[in-house]
Amino acid sequence: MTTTIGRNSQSPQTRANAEAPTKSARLKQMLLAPELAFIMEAHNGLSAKIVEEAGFSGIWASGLAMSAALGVRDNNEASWTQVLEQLEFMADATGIPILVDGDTGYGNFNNVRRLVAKLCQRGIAGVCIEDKLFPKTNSFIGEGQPLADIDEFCGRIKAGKDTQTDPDFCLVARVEALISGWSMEEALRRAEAYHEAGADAILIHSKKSDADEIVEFANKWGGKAPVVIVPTMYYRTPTDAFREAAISLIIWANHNMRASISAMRETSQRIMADQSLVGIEDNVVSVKDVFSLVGQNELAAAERRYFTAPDAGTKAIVLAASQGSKLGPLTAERPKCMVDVRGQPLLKRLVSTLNGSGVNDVSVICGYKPDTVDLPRIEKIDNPEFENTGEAASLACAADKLEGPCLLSYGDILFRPYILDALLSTDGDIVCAVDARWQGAGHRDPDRAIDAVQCTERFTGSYLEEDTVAITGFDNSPSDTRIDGEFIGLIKLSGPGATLVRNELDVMREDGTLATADLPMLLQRLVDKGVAVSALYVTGHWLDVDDALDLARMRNMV
Ligand code: SPV
Ligand code: MG
Repeated sequence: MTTTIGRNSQSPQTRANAEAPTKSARLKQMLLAPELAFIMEAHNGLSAKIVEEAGFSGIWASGLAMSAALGVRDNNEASWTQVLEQLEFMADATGIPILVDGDTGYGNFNNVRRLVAKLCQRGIAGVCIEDKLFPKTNSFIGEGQPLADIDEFCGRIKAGKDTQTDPDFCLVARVEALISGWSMEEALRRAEAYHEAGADAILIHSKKSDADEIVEFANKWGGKAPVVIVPTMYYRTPTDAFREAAISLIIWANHNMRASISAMRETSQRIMADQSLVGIEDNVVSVKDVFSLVGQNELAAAERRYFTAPDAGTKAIVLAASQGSKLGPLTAERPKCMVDVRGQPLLKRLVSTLNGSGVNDVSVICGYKPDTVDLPRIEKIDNPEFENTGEAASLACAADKLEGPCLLSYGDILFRPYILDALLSTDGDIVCAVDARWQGAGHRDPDRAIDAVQCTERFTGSYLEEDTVAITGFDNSPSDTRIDGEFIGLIKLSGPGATLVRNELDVMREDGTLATADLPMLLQRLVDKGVAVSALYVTGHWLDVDDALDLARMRNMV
């Protein structure tokens, strides 16, 4: 029978399918099968992965190794919940069963109940508890460590077995009699009692350098329950001797922890001595290997399946290459976009307005004295030909930015934020902000040159703010041409709109018109080709800067 453990803690790479035996069932099978089985020490998620990678069918979560890895002694200095945390990482990282070194069970029967309940919840296959007293001492330290009373220890075993929520969870009872200097008879008496109390297997521990007492125990035990051994001290004994003695499971108990100490020492000492990494690079695994061990590929695949990057949002391209010579000495050392407008460069104010509406990816096309355009959070793109080219050529320098929703702005304008917000909420692919009160309502010079726009409908004052009308022309020249508004130098492009503009720039480069064209000429070409270019009417609340008077007006506006 298989069991669903409280929480599926296996990683996606290693999750067993529903029909596959659970980890606990596999550990139980290792204990019960006639063949000798092996489990290998691990002390954290990484070492657990390495054990699995090496081909072992189970993991020994060693108390000594987990303690040492945490830099503490094997004396229950790491609390049982701290151990549990390591175990959770190990179980998540692997698909093979983990037998946990549960020391003494961290106290009496009640502590064992809590421990077993939590281990079952976390998908741990089994626990080994030893018949000593809390706080424990490692078996290889000192002589004659006190043993638990047999009945009291049997109570711990029964409590664990009664508590397990996973029917195949294995409880291994560890007999410390031989370690503590007691007789073989005492060891056998204890093993018998623990088996009677419900233990799934007996771990008989020895610190002798030969396996004689282990083999004697196994022979006298006669296979009443599976026998588990830890040949750390009698490591010279050939493994076949354990097969002959009908041992069920060998625990290689601490060798990954010890190997890692050797490797880390060697590496640290070498780097310390050499003050260089050259001498060790070939002796350590590559960073790529680390990525592969922790399953980076699986994350990349999952990202492709599940993750859609949040919309990067609208970006802006600001055309700010010109010097602005009409401003005289104010632009001798800086371009027009960097003139001071009440304590801040004009461009800084423009970028703040863009940022305020969520447009944070701002590219600025620079030409005149580009080094002076020293603002944070902008990407500068040079138009080295700025002296001999116009706005279209500047925009073409940022052609690769014309992808996805995009704003185009002159670099010498300021406008109230609501104009930008209204423009951003329009639906069209190419929408220009057009001032219906272009004659200035008294505050602007009616004789100045403007970027005139003709639309299908005049502004009546009754439009809702976000309504747009089609633009039929950008015609500045004849004085008798109808003018419906003034293009203020701010355009919203949708993704398809940006592509249309980028393609038209390519055509202009081909036909030789790119160098001298301004933005209205570019837009006119699109209108002539039947592309829908629309206007969002605004009524003032923006200014551009050509001369000192404009600048004075702008300083008043902000
Ligand atoms: C451990 O690995 O923590 C063990 C085995 O308990 S031993 O250190 O050999 O006692
Ligand atoms: Mg231990």
